[in-house]
Amino acid sequence: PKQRVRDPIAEEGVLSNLSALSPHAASIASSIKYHAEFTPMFSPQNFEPPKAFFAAAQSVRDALIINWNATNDFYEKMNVKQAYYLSMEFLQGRALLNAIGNLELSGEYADALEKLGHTLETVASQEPDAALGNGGLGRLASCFLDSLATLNYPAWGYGLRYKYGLFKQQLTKDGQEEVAENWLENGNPWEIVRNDVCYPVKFSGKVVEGSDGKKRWIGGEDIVAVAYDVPIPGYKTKTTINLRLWSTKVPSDQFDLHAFNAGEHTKACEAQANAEKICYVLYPGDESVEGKILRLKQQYTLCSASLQDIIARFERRSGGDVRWEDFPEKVAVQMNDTHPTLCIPELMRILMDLKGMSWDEAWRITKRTVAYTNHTVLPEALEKWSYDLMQRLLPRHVEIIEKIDEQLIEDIVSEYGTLNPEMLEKKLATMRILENFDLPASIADLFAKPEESPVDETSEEVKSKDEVTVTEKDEQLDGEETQKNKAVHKEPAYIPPKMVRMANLCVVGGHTVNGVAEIHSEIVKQEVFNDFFQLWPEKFQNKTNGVTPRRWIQYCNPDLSAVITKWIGSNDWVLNTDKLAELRKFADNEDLQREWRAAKKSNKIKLVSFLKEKTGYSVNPDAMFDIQVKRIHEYKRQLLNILGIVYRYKKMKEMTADERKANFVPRVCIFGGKAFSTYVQAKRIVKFITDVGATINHDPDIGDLLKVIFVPDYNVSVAELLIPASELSQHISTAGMEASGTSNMKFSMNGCILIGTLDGANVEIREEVGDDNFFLFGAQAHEIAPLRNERAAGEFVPDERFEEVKKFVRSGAFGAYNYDEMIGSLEGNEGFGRADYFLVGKDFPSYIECQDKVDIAYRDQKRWTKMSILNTAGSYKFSSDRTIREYANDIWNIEPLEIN
Ligand code: B1N
Repeated sequence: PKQRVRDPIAEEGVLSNLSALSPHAASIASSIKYHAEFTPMFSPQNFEPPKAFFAAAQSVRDALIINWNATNDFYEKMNVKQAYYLSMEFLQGRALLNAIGNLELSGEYADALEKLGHTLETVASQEPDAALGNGGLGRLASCFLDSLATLNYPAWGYGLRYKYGLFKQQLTKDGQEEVAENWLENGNPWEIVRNDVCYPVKFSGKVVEGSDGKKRWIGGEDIVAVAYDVPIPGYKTKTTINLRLWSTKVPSDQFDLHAFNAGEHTKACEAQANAEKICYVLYPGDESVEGKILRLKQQYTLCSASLQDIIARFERRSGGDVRWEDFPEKVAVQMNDTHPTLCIPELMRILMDLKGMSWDEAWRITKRTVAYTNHTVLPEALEKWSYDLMQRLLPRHVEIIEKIDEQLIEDIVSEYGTLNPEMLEKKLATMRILENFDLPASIADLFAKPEESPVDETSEEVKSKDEVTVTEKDEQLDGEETQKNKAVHKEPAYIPPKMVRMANLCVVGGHTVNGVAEIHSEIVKQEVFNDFFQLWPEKFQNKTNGVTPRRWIQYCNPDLSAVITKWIGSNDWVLNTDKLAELRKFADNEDLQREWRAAKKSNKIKLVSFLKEKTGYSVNPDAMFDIQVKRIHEYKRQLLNILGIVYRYKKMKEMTADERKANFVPRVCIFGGKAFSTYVQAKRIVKFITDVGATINHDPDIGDLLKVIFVPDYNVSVAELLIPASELSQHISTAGMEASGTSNMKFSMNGCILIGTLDGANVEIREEVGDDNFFLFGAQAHEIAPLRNERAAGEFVPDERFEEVKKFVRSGAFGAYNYDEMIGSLEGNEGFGRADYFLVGKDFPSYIECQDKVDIAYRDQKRWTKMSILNTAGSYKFSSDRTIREYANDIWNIEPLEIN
């Protein structure tokens, strides 16, 4: 064009000498320049970092789209079996460095951006984290996508496009404050809206039966789910898979123009607002059940839109010849925890009501298609929904769930009917999908007891009706809260609310159930779902979690990666982490040790400036960096860590300066993590840690010997800075309570030594890195129940040192805030709930003794470096590539397919 628009980049002369760049870098530079000019979202006058980021991301996206189209076309042509990972959470973090790394264009992008006046690092740091997840479960889903693409597996992710991701955490003098995270504010260069890919989703209404006997779900509220696609590039492969995120809107014909013209603006926009609010916020809970109608709507939207999409694809790829019995040969659906359980009744509904199948046909297909991963055994986290609420929102699904429940009862009775009735009754009570429901009349006869009179039954029915009214009033509350309310208001007539147990539905409707670490899968089989395990042992598997070595070593820790590559002789380890084990033979080599320490030191120095910027605290890079970062939860026991620090501080204060120096290794203790906004105890712990920090960090007696820092707003990007700089990390949950943990794997990969209990994946990490290279303490899983009983019986005698530390906290050593309740929870004082349910007091002595061993080991830097090397070497098993191959082979039955 003759009439050129203003070209600030050219005017600034930054592109004057492209010839200095490699041809590839030069074409990247001009692509960035093109996008900077023709992206109208930024003002044309400048080329500041935010604009540079957006333009660079768009140029990367161009490259991704080519591969992404080729991948999808190829799958379409080959009509391959595809796996679909359904998850309410994907914690993607930033995408730029990952994408250019996977495309092997990092050097070219760095050069090109430098020519344009920026460093790659500054540009990359402009990107907001995509925080569509709470923690481990969501990040696992994202690591899985990277591995699926890298290993050329035909697979897609399905999730929701939340407008607001996980809240931002601010720390004030009162502790944590939550602020909305508007991650889409400046646009999202990675997503592609597909207005042509949208499906209707219905809520409420009623079910009618046609003259043909077919059920139809009519009336109610209709919304539309629209696809937003995010290309996911594999490492060193053309394969670029898809993460399809649904957003909700009102059907186009539903805008009430008459109301608007009559001046009723709010009313006119009501339907629109109701539809859009479904995807407004990510539920900010980690391991707690929430009862919001909105959350159920979110879950159903994910399931319904994804299944409609999957089915449409299946039909399209079948050409004119749709054979439904082949559906499970083409489709594998993985439910990431119970959040997408509605897949089961939704697939049944579509197959029966819309595709005309019989119940038996539909059930056979559904069972062969879906599988379930369990991520937690905490009883309060096993999802249950109020039956009444669900019936109001999804009446047809509830009919289907009732029938699945009925079938299950028949299976259980036919298996155990000949045993004693008491046992059968117990089995039914724990295994049924519907909780607090009467038995069908035919079965109830089996248990008929002479004293049961018809009068009783009538009065029970009356109570049940009361119950429904209360539930309706309390529809915003979850089951637990509803119970509490009723316990207060209706004491004598209390009847437990009718609930739908989602996990039981998953176990019944899925062909496979897996846990996420060996110990966890054993607990799943032997405890949580033991009755099901006895009935269907072949359903149960273990799939130990993993993390992607691309993001979690190569990109976040380039210094260490260079050392690893040099000593292994190639960078094959990025794809084949088994090679990391070769480092074992050099663990004592002084040259490697020196380079290893230098890499760690440079990461620590980077973290020092980050800490200074975010918290104002200056710390000594030669101190030991000791880190605990994860969601704040009592079972994860941040309280054990901070009380250990308080004890250390108290001992230091009792010594002379010389004694202090001789007895303690200088440490920087770093915490990070978010507390669920209504989890009072977790928020108190956050406040306590910052209070302890404020005291210790300003104590002139202590100086560099001890610092306590709470890093605000822990997220994926902060983890990428902290983990490479860590030397000791804490994974200290009460044994049996952490399903797996995944940051433990990331720390170990980056040469950090773990202090931990025998819980989750810690057990397997310790096995691989060796007992000498893992700091173990604490009670074991099988001891926990007896210990709690001992505690309840008042037979527990706390260690002197634990008493001492509690007393010190109560003395007001850390400010004016009253910590009686927090400390009381460790004692079971009246009114403060479960007597030290997480056994902080029990494990405290072995924990602080173990910390003394850590100090001794750290003083011997040769020994410590060897331990560090052996951690990286022993972490090879924890690549998500290994995990994904296991899912593909043992659960999904899919094969890799390389694009040609
Ligand atoms: O899933 C991770 C595990 O490594 C962790 O040990 C486990 O705690 C975590 C309800 C959850 N389990 N359950 C959840 C998340 C959100 C929510 O609304 C529960 N997260 C885990 C990966 O396997």
